[in-house]
Amino acid sequence: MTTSNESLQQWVDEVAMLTKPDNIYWCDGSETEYQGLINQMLDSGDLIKLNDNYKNCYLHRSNPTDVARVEHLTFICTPEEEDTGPNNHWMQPTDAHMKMDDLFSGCMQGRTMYVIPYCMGPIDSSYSRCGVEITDSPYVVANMNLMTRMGQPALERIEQEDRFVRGLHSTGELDPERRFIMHFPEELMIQSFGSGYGGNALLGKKCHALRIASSQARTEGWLAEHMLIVEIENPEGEKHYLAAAFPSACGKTNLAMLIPPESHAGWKVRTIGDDIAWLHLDETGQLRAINPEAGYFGVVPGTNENTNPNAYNTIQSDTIFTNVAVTADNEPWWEQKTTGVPTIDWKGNPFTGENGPAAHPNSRFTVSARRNPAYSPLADDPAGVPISAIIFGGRRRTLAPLVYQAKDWNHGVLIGAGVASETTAAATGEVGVVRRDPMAMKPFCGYNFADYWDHWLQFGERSDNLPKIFHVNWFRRDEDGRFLWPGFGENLRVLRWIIDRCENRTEAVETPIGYLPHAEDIDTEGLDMQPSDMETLLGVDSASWRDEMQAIGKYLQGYGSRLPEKLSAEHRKIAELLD
Ligand code: GTP
Ligand code: SPV
Ligand code: MN
Repeated sequence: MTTSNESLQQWVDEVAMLTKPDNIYWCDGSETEYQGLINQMLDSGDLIKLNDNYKNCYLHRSNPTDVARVEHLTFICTPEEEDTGPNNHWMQPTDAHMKMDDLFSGCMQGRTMYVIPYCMGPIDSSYSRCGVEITDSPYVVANMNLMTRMGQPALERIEQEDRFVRGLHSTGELDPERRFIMHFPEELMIQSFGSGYGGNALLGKKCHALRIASSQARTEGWLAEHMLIVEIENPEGEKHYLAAAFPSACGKTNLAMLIPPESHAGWKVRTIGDDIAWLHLDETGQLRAINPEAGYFGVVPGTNENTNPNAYNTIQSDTIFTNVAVTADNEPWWEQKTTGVPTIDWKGNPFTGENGPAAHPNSRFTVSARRNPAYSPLADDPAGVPISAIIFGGRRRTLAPLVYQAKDWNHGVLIGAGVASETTAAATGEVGVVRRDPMAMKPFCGYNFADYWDHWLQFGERSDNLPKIFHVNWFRRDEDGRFLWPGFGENLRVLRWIIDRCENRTEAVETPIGYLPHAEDIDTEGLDMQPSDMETLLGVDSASWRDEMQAIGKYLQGYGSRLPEKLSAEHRKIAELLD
């Protein structure tokens, strides 16, 4: 297979001249092709077959120095540094190209170069956007097969549209000193070298669908966000669609796949997306969302039949596991899995029970969304789904209440801009440190956050029918480190309040930071909780919030004169209410 599209053919030829592969292979996205790649990786040792309890499941062990996203090696390359902003690392585009050309030069000698045409979003949706990833990693091809709509139909759309994001990836030598993830928003181009892991290498995901797309979305008037999309149906058959932005490894996949607890008979929850949402205003001013992905690259540890039964069932077959442990009879194992005993850790070394976690904390499953028992067919609807509420959240052991509501859109944008969360194993670096992660987009916004907040604020002028904005925190703890809120399926109790607020069915307590629930309006029946837990979860400590608001103010000032005046005004307003 080659292409009738001249610019694509020319780019593929240029890349081949630079990287010097032995073969060039155009991916068609077929099942036969997928199985062929799996077999080839079983032969090479890139994959290990798991036992028959896990049909069509494979384990991949990545290089131990290559286990997560590398934010310090991720760059946005715009001509002006100011356009990239203090939220990103910047490199001058010609310097970046020189550096990358040097790394890519001859790097595919002795290897096959795969050309992957893909479409982010339903093939027939005007909201979708296409790309082509060129890679020398069969593991990347197999993952892209599970996670995107790739192959022939995508290529046909590219040939019609003549516009696509170019992504070039090579695993290189996996030398952390020779590892860079570069983005050229103005050229709609991504270049990634030296990592084979997740967001660093599966270029359709964070590189395209967030960093490049956020920049495209700014000029085209839409939003590309690090959000799950979930459908909630109450016993009366009323449906709502919620979009929620939580930082990496802070609960998006879990919320998107939530199973209503026994106390909530008649409720139904279906998954539209678990990581990324593209949001567009339609002609009526309604915000609509599509999930650009077609599969999940989810955190494995913590997943079991109690916490997330849907995910647990989803990954019983047709799944690629990366960096989990295995039992003596070759079953995958991870922390908080309730069956089996790990004998080999994620690096392939004997596991004694003391040397470690057995699975890497950022070990992941890759699986097609179709395997999810809660899959919503609306994930394939070209029109997307209408969003009732936008929910921001973070992992905060103190301060942030279980849930609160913004007073209006602009206040909601301030709440989003002020999101802070404890760092997780999803990126290299220290874990558990609270940092600002505005809209959960700190690692993913492809341009200056000040301009991004301005873009968000502009939606307030474009529609009077926007979703209500909320903030949640499932991760409050007591002095002993115990979670105060049971989380997981029980989070539906909080989503109910959110939906009731959207429908004007319930009153709230007005506080300086926003509207909070009356304690009796969050149903806690049947939960193993002390009344004082709820008091803590719904408390607003003025002194701590004054400090927080001051810290947010200082953070925002870091964006200098580019910071939208509306956002500063919103901040002053809340700070004064707290004083
Ligand atoms: P990325 O894929 O990195 O963007 O992460 P994500 O936001 O989809 O996070 P995910 O749902 O995979 O959750 C990450 C970790 O948080 C897992 O170990 C979960 O078990 C845990 N977790 C998720 N939801 C809850 C919750 O409601 N309460 C508690 N205590 N833990 C949760
Ligand atoms: C995240 O880190 O937010 C992820 C995993 O969803 S990765 O695709 O590696 O970015
Ligand atoms: Mn993510």
